[in-house]
Amino acid sequence: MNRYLSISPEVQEALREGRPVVALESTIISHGMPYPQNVQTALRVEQTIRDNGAVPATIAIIGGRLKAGCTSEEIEYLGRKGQAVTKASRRDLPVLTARKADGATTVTTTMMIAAMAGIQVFATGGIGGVHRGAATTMDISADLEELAQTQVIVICAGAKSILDLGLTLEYLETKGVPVIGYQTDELPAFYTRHSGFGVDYRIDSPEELAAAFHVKRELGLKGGMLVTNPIPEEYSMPADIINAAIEEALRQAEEQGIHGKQTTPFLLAKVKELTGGDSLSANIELVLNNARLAARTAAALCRL
Ligand code: PSU
Ligand code: MN
Repeated sequence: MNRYLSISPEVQEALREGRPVVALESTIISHGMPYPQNVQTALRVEQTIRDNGAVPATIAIIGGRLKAGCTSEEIEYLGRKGQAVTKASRRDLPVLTARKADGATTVTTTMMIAAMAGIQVFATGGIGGVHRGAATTMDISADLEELAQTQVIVICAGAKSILDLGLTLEYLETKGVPVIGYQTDELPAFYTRHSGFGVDYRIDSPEELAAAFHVKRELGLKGGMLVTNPIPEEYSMPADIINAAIEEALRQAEEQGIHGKQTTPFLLAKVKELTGGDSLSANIELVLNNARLAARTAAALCRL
C-alpha cells in the first residue's frame, strides 16, 4: 500500500470483503458550507450512505496523511477550520504531504486518493469545469483532467452556471469522459434541474450505471465516468433567482480581480450570500440525493 495513504479500519475491512464503499470530498466541508451546517451535513451524508448499504469514506489530507475514511472528530476539525484549511488540488499534494500539513480535497484529489485506496464510487455536489471567459483566462478546473485519467465514478448534481457549461461538456467530450444523466436527458445545473444542454446518455438505474463502468474498467479505458443527478424537484430553485445571483457574483469577482484557486470558492460564497438560506438547503438536499445514488451504485458494482 502507498506509504502516504491511511485507510480507516472500517473502510479497509469493507474493501477487503468486497463490500460497497463511497468516497466523499472535504472541500465541500471546509469551503463549501458554513460551520456548523458543513459538519452536520457531512455526518448526515455519511449516515445516508450507511442507510443505503455502503460504507462512507470521507477523504482529506490530515497531518500530511492521505486519509481514506475520516473520523467524525476529523470532520469536525476540518469544518471548524473552514477556509483556513488549504484547498488541495493535484498540484498541492507534494508540498502539503511533505510538510505534514492539512488539505481539504477537491473532486480532483478525492478521485486520486479514492483510486489509490481502491474505492470506485464518489459522491459530491458540483464539479469544477471550464470557467466563463476561459478563452482568455485559461481557467479550467483540474477536475476535468482528473476525470480524463482516474477511473472513478463521480456522482454530482451537474455543474453550476458560474461555469461555461457548454465548454465544460466540450472538454469532457475531447477527453473521452462519458457524461451520464441519471433519469434525465439534460445536464442538470446544480440548483436547477435544467441547463439546456444534453448529456451523452440517459441511464435510469444504479445497475446500469455500474454495468457501464464495469465495461469501461474491463476494457482498460482510463478515466472516470461523470454521473449527473438532478436535484429533486421539490428542492430545486427558480432559475431566474439563481442566474441573477451568478451574474452578480461574476461581476464582483471581475471587479475585485479574483483569480486562480480563489475563483470558485469566491463565486460559490457570493451566490450563497445573495440567495440566502434557500441555496444552502438546496445544496444539502442535492448532496444527500447523490449520496443515496452513489451507495446504490457502489452496491450494484460489488455484485458484478
Ligand atoms: N463546485 C461546486 N461546489 C464545490 C466545488 C465546485 O458547486 O464545492 C469545489 C469542489 O471541491 C471542486 C472544486 O472540485 O471546488 C473546484 O475548484 P476549481 O474550480 O478551483 O478547480
Ligand atoms: Mn481554476
